[in-house]
Amino acid sequence: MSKRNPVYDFKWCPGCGDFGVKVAIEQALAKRAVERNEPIEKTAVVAGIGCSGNLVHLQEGPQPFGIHGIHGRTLPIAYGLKSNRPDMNVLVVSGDGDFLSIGAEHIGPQARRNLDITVVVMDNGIYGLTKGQASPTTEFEVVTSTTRYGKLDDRMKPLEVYLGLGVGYIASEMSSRVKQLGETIKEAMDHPGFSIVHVQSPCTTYNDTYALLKGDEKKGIEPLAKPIDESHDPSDFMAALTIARGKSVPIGLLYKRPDSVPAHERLARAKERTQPRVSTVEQLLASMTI
Ligand SMILES: Cc1ncc(C[n+]2csc(CCOP(=O)(O)OP(=O)(O)O)c2C)c(N)n1
Ligand code: SF4
Repeated sequence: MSKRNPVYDFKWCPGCGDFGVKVAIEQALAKRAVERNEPIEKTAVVAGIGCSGNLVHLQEGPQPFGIHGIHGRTLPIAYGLKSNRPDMNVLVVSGDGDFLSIGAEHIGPQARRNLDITVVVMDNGIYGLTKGQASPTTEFEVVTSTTRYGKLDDRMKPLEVYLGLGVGYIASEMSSRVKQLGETIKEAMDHPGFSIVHVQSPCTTYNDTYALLKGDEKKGIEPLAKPIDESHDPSDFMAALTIARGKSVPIGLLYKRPDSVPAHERLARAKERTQPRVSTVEQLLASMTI
């Protein structure tokens, strides 16, 4: 990707949560590059379509590679890239619409394969780029341009979905906690396997949830976002599920599977222990003839 692409003049609205995510990613990538003594080009950012996906054009400082793909298909692109270049650090950036609506069917396969990539989901509970349609994480009964009577579908609980689909590393954060978010993204990238950092990243234009998430003491509003209790053991799947199903938005490391063998290592191990039956094209075609 090019630094501050002058042809692509997209701008986020003032106060958009994605600003914090952008800075957190820059910090995480810079830290990783120093720690591993490797160039920043060792990372490729795969972006979905949405205000969130535009993050790939707005990165400042040393530039990773970037691919701005098609709506909902970040994971197939990341799979192709990582399969061919397991040495690359692949970071997906996606919105709740891009990842959990049109892109949802791709989460399970990559989780079960344990593809060694990290996904940062910027959840603003709305389709921002297309001007405010309901997304899977829009609250029940909220009126949007596509839910004139109020949203009739229940709100999706992404953390619960990730656990159910077998995602091995799940953290939940807020875009306003830039430092902690940067550290979490860095840790997720270090995890050998499929990791998701789900970020509450409010859309100030179409679904401003800052007050709801942070609460308002003066108005007696309890914060929806609450840190996960320190006593939580992230390797305890059932405990993670109980937290994910709760009413609040948990903040912190929810789940980390202890036995994580990433996809490329699984393949290498399988190659070592098995002698695959190799067929010629003619033999394969003959086997399919009725
Ligand atoms: C196949 C296809 N369908 C629909 C669209 C229109 N579209 C572009 S972005 C988007 C939703 C974006 O929402 P989200 O992923 O939540 O990102 P945000 O803009 O809120 O960051 C839609 C429906 C598209 N570009 N391609
Ligand atoms: S529309 Fe919402 S998500 Fe998009 S840039 Fe503006 S505040 Fe951010």
